[in-house]
Amino acid sequence: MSQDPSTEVVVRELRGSVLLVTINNPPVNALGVAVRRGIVAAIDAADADSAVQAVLIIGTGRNFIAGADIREFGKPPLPPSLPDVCNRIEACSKPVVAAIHGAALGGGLEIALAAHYRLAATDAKLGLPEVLLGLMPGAGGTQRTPRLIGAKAALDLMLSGRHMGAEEGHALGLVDRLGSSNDILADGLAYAQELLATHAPVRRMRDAHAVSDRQANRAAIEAARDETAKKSRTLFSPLKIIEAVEAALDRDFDEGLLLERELFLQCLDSPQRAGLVHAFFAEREVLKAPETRNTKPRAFNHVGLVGGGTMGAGIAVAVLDAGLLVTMIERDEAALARGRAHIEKVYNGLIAKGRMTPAAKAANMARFVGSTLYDALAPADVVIEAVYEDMAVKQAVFAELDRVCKPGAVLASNTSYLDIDAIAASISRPTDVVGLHFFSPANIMKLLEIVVPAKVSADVVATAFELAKKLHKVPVRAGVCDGFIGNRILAAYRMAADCMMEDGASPYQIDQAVRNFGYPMGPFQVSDLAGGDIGWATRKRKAVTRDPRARYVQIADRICERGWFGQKTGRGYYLYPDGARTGTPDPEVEAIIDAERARAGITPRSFTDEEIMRRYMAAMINEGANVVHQRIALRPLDVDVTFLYGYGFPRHRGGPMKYADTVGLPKVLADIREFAKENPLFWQPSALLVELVEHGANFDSLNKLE
Ligand code: T1G
Repeated sequence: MSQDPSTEVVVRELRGSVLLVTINNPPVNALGVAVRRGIVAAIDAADADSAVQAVLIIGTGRNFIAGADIREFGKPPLPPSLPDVCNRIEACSKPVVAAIHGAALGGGLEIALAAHYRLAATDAKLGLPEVLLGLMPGAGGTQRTPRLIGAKAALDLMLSGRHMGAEEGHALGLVDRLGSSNDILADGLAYAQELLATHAPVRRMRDAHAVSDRQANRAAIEAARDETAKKSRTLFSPLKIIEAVEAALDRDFDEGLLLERELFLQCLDSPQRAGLVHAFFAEREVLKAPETRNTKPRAFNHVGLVGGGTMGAGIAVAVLDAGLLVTMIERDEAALARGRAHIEKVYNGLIAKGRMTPAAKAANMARFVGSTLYDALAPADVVIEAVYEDMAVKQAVFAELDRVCKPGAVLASNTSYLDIDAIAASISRPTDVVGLHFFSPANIMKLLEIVVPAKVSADVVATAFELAKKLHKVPVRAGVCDGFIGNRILAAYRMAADCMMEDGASPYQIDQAVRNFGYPMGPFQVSDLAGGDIGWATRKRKAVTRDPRARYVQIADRICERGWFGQKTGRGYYLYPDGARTGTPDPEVEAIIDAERARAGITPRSFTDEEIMRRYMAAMINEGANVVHQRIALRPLDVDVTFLYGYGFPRHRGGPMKYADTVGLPKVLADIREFAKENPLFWQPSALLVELVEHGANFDSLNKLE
């Protein structure tokens, strides 16, 4: 059987009377155009060859098929389209079997659904995660899945984007057979032979009657609409998914396919797809730093922690959850007991919610050792200090680590702004010192800023990235400056918000505008949640070096001077009566703001929500450009990932720098120049932004490391 060389990503081979079609498109068998053409050629060949009685489709490597090739989105489509490929498979005159191992996601599962029979190995990950990319299944998935497993289960799969295991898929009827071995080829061939021996018919989903139990399916549709309206009101594609599934109930198959295609193209064109696809690739690109190329990380299994406070305990939970050993030291037994209690409290909470078993907690705690002696850290491979944010205190800790830790131990500081170079310079082994800036709560927040001092060795940085992956964190490489990437940029847009507040916008209007942009909370709500005293301490720390010409808004200080630190004190910018989690506006705060405006000689003016967001985002983008220009961040996408994973930036917008490209850099620069007329010192256009606009370039043009 001759084979067109252009289909080497799809290999055809006759095994007895079964045509074996192997997808071989590393790294994940994405359905690029060559794969699509190869599959159609294989099915045409199977139909044309009387020696072929059945077709078996499998994938090489660790996956069946990961889905459409996401890199093709936004480019001119190349035939055959994925729906056409699926329809061609389904139309095959001979039984087609899909044998799934690893990922069968998106278009990969749609290929399997177009086959007539499906077998899944125990490691199979079945899913339709297109919604996470701002899309929807666009190759028949919205029509075949409800016919196979009902609207409720189909909507759950498509709206959650989750991966379903083989057992659940089999129980639901998504797959017909579970693989018995770790040899998917053998299992698939055996299943194909069995189907032939039993004269199993060609079974097409398009011929299945619209799903049974119409009432239950109708109810599922309405429930999904209600849930979507509550949970993902700002997202575009979920409602399109529901509309397509509804068509599977009401229309014949081909009509349903037509509607699916129309809705899919609408999603493809939405800026949300561009933002979410950018986020998908960006969270993978951040793993690629100069130090992680061809540098072997140091082995680690035992992590030492200095300090059992909120951060130290949170980090300890993350490390224990990753299956590693933890030795925590504290200054005395009482403090150590508190640290241990912090950890147990997290686990007891999970047990109470049924998300952890007592046995699992016991297994984690069995890997925990506490001590009041630094010597207990001697065997640790990595030591993370999470003590009080004071340089002298940290240098004293590092002096002890220098004394007790074994050669080659990685010595990390969790400082959120102190100069890591100064810490490294204070001991005899500066090449082993790195910054690991966790975000609170450290066992939950995914972002981990890896702060790279001048003298650190590359393999220590590579070890930090490896530790981040082990802890299921998203690492972002950061240079040394006050606030690294996230907190430095936060200071800028928080200043913009404070100025708007003093100039006439209430904190409540600003928070509302920021929530409408897609954030879960606005900046003043965040301040009340984190504790206003933290920002107050930072402002007092920075007061000595603050430019006397710089505008300084004192409203936050007036609020903190009253001890109104936010939720933990029952009031901050908002009132939290009886420990309420949702605050209510406080007339006394508004009076403070009025008094501060009077003191500053400001006549308040109104702001529209649109003006608020233009200023808020201009400040964020401008400082982000400075952070990239000064090489604190490697690329604009590192700033994006920082804000997606550490600061609640709405994922469908891709991050501040992606958003800036969407708005257009000339417009952002024009805004900054307009605002500079009021406050030239604060609104200084970043040199990088000016340069990109002059060259007609955007931030994305800087996202590939040279
Ligand atoms: N297209 C292109 N590249 C992809 C890809 C894809 N679908 N999936 C992964 N990659 C790249 C990824 O960027 C990385 O590249 C490398 O492969 C390894 O990925 C019509 C429209 C399959 C579970 O959403 O969930 O089908 O960094 O690090 O941890 O209805 O990749 O090496 O250069 O993630 O082993 C729907 C997305 C698409 C699945 C494997 N499918 N992928 O995880 O490896 S839309 C998805 C994943 C669609 C149809 C619609 C994961 C994985 P690089 P990785 P992994």
